[in-house]
Amino acid sequence: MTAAPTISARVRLRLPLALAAPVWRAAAQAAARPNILMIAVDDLNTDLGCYGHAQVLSPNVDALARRGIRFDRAFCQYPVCNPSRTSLLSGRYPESTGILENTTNPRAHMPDAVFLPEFLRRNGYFTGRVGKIYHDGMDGPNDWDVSLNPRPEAGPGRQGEGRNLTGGKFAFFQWRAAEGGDEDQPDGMIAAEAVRLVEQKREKPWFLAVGLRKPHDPYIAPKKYFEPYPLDRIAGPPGPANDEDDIPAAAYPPVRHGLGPLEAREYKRAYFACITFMDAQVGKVMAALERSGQASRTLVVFFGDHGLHLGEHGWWNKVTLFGRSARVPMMVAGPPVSRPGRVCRRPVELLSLYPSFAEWTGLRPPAGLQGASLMPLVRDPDAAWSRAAYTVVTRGKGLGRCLHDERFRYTEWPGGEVELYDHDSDPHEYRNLRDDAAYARVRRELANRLRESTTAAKPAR
Ligand SMILES: [Ca+2]
Repeated sequence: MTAAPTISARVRLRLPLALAAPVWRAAAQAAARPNILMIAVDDLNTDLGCYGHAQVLSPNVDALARRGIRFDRAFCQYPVCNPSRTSLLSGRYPESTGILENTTNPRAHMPDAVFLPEFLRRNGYFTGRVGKIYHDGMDGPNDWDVSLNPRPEAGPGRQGEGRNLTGGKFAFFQWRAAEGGDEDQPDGMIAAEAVRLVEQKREKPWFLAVGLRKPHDPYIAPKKYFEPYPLDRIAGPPGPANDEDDIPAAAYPPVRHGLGPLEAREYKRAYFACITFMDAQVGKVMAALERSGQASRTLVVFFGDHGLHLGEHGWWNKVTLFGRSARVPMMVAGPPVSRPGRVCRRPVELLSLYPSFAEWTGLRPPAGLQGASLMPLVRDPDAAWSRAAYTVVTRGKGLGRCLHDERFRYTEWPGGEVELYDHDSDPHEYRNLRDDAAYARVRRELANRLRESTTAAKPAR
């Protein structure tokens, strides 16, 4: 499928042997390059066992964290599917991609950008995608050798106990404890295809991108995944019900929908069930990688594209800069990890995956990438790290912008409102320290850093 063999043949015919030799070497090097298994999960917040959640069952993701490095302060660049994924796949901040919502094609403002899958494919990789990697339907024409998006047509996955929680305008908040097994659901089918792709023998090194759709709503999973979560064991959100004295209105979405006490518990139970269902699919893919004998030359990366509120700050979705929405789970496992099971507390960004993969594969990345490779932290989670994590979200005609460093979140909104939270003492962000004299210096320093980050996030000229 790739053009590489044709070009090689043409070059060999035209050039003297001495000049042609590097072409042969390049082909041999391509064959020796290592693999990448990237597992992207839709709308997954950090409610996982390995992130300290006491109730959610995620044994396979927890096992991945034990064999890799778990990033405790990883953040998306925009807390909505398409802007986040476009940033990650282009290696650029949303203010450079120009993609700030779900309907515009990632390439609309970047016709010359080489996105991550195409970059690897141009360099001799087999590239395979199963499920949701780009926001749906927006994959590029040169990205994939194999591109699969399995979905069941009908069957027992559409039956079972369920309910529409919100009705009307927000009818997408539904849950269903479905009849049937894993492969009656899209994620079960995605995992089965991913297993087949991992098991296939191929000459080329490979990049396999597996995009699991749960726990994105509607919250549908086979009913066995609901059983560990009895409704009467589901707790309400932490913190005060009304926290708006301290926090500017811009921090919240313009339209908010609430859930009654019973609906709130149903929502959380169904989200947790979908996490456990997703986790089981991760287990299948990881088991296939082990069986295939390729784990020793494969980097495994797992992440959520952004987080999700489960009632915290009175909200049940994403699109905020609160940690519930901007923070993501991320872990990296594979040969560069010398001491598995460690936790990295450096603030890191999803858009760093592109330059990380370039470093791991030994390929020179294209111009225009704005993130820093995470490989120094994968090798040593305590390595020196000067960056903060930068996330933006649209409010009205402007952008709210925030920085996470190793301890604080600092945010500026278009109307001039400011937020400052100290995660050491206030991890759920209920006490805005913007006017606290004890934090005046921190606020000043972070304001300066935010200005620098905003400049760095603009398109390169
Ligand atoms: Ca998403």
